[in-house]
Amino acid sequence: MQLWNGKTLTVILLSALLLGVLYCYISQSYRVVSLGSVWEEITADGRSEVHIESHQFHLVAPDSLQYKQPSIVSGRTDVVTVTPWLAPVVWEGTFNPVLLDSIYKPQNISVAVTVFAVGKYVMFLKDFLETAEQYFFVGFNVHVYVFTDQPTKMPQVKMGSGRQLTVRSVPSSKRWQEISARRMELIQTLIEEKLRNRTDYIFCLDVDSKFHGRWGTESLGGLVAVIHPGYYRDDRSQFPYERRPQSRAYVGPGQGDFYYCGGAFGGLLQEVHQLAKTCRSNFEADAKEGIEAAWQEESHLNRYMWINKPSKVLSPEYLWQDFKPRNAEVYIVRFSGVVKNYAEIRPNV
Ligand code: UD2
Repeated sequence: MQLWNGKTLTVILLSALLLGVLYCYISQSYRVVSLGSVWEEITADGRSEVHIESHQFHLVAPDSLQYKQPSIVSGRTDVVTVTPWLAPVVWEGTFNPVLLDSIYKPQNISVAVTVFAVGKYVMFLKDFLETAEQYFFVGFNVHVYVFTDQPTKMPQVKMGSGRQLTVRSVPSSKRWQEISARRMELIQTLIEEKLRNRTDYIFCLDVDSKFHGRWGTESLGGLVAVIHPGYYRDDRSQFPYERRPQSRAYVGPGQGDFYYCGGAFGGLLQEVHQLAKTCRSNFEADAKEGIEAAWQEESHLNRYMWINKPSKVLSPEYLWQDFKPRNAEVYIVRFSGVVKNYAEIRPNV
């Protein structure tokens, strides 16, 4: 008796071939996905295009570079330098700026910055922009996007080589809460309309602040959050998260890692896009139900970061507040909010 007839054999061979092809395809996709970031774009005609970026995971240092030997047994012991999900927490003394710059320089990375100056906040632009020229990603391609309702009041600031400034008009507003909260929507749109496929990283910063020290390649990461200077020594029960369960920004008792700033966050373009899109849609859905989170987009950002853990956390060196005396563990203040009189500068109280 013939065990296998011709037909059965063909079916078996074809199935094996199909399984082989399927296996190769799946293992290939997993390999790529685990090495890089995936960025899905829906084209004008409705097709889905997947872009994969992997450069951030492959760190190439120049052979010729000499620098201080890193130690595995000594270093900062007064602060925590890694989160429980193993993201670095960046403090002075935990990184070598020369080494990092020499890794990122050949990658020719581009960094976008968004800053909003609506109403009286235009007065902060000059110092913000001038100090950014001195300290923010010096020597790298930086494109600052200023969103303002008064483009004619833009200060004249000389931008260094490889650095650009673009002004985008936005409507004025009678409520500061709205100005602050609308930033997520405008960031989302900027990424979709202008930055996609052109920019690697983006940082979104408060304008009423100044740079005082280096802020550079050590801050690069997938999703980057900054620890708020006001609460980092407190118990999580004291964090000003949104505590009403009806809100989409809700963080419950016993939840939350750190309290992060709404005034500084960033990372890879696609990560920030996801964050902005989610916070915007949750903010708008809340608004439809008549609820505004305790600290507007900052509350939504904190909720987002609780679920989507940042891959790099910047210490409060990256957003201090001028009215606060510097704590001992803060060796350097790199960026800080200026002292301001809210009653004088906000459109409402
Ligand atoms: C905190 C956050 C801020 C935001 C806010 C809650 C930090 C250090 N700051 O700051 O990011 O989450 O709480 O909503 O994390 N703005 C204008 N015109 C205005 C009002 C605001 O342009 O009239 C813009 C401007 O870019 C400013 C930002 O919104 O930097 C935040 O507003 P804020 O400075 O009033 O908020 P603040 O300092 O209380």
